[in-house]
Amino acid sequence: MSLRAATRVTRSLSGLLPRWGHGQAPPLLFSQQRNNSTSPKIRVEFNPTSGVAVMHMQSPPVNSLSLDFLTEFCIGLEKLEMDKGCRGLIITSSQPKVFSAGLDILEMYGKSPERCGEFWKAVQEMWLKLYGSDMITIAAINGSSPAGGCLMALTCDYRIMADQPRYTIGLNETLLGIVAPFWFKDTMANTVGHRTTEMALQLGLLYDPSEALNVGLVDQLVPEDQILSAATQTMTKWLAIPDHARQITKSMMRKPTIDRLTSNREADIQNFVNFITKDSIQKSLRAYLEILKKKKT
Ligand code: CO8
Repeated sequence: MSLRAATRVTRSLSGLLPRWGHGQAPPLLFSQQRNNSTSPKIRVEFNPTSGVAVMHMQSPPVNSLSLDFLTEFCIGLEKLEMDKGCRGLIITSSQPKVFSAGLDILEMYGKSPERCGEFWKAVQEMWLKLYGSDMITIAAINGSSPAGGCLMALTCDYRIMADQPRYTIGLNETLLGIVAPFWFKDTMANTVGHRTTEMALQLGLLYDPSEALNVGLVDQLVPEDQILSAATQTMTKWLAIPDHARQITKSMMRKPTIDRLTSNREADIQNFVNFITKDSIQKSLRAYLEILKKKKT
């Protein structure tokens, strides 16, 4: 069944069900579909009364963005996007202490060029879908969020981070000996400005929550146990704005950045594949993986 057809069935089913209020259990049609899948990395709770979905990333141990994860994420996002009843999306993590560890390093290490290309296309797809989303998107960052995790948060409309000093967020690619692509850089520069982005990217800076708030990388800090209620409160404010006016404004702000990637997509994939499969880069990634392992002992 096509996605569009599946969504139509979902909508018509929802007409047959009783309506639930805030804070109550289902109607979690998307969630139910997810729970039926054998390896769910994403759980989506959609509340048709409020028009808000909460996407919980639940891929242990650290919500790293593997090809499977990204595929599931994009399918979930697309389903919500196609449901006109869904106006807002909150993205958060079910894993303790981590929002997302960024791209799955194992997807970039020791893989064939074809597989690397497929993986990079999925990373692009996640960014294109989320950055260009018509929905109001809020990242409820309840843990560390380096590199691709930071990109995912930056791609949302608003970021709320748990005020826990041991959590960090930033584009730390240079620390791994790799380079954040131009659209990672553009997304950050659109949020915090050119100078802060240049410093952060060259040095691979990871900010604690207060520093992140200071530079504008996140918009608000709250105690960790209040992160979802704070996201819901913020969402209510954004929902008060007429959708069409907000969506056109969002598109006006983001379209040039999105167009830069869409018109260079194949070249960007080729660049990534050529870069990541270099012996020297593979060596850096191996060294970084070893550091991650040693950290435990
Ligand atoms: N990918 C794969 N595995 C990971 C990753 C990751 N990104 N991060 C952590 N892991 C693994 C660890 O190796 C460890 O595995 P194991 O249990 O087998 O030893 C397990 O997850 C748990 O990790 P930790 O013990 O470190 O968990 P903590 O809760 O102590 O810390 C952190 C969580 C803070 C997320 C920490 O794991 C960390 O810093 N991870 C690395 C994050 C990082 O640097 N990510 C960068 C990825 S690159 C990217 O996203 C953009 C690349 C752009 C490419 C451009 C090229 C051109």
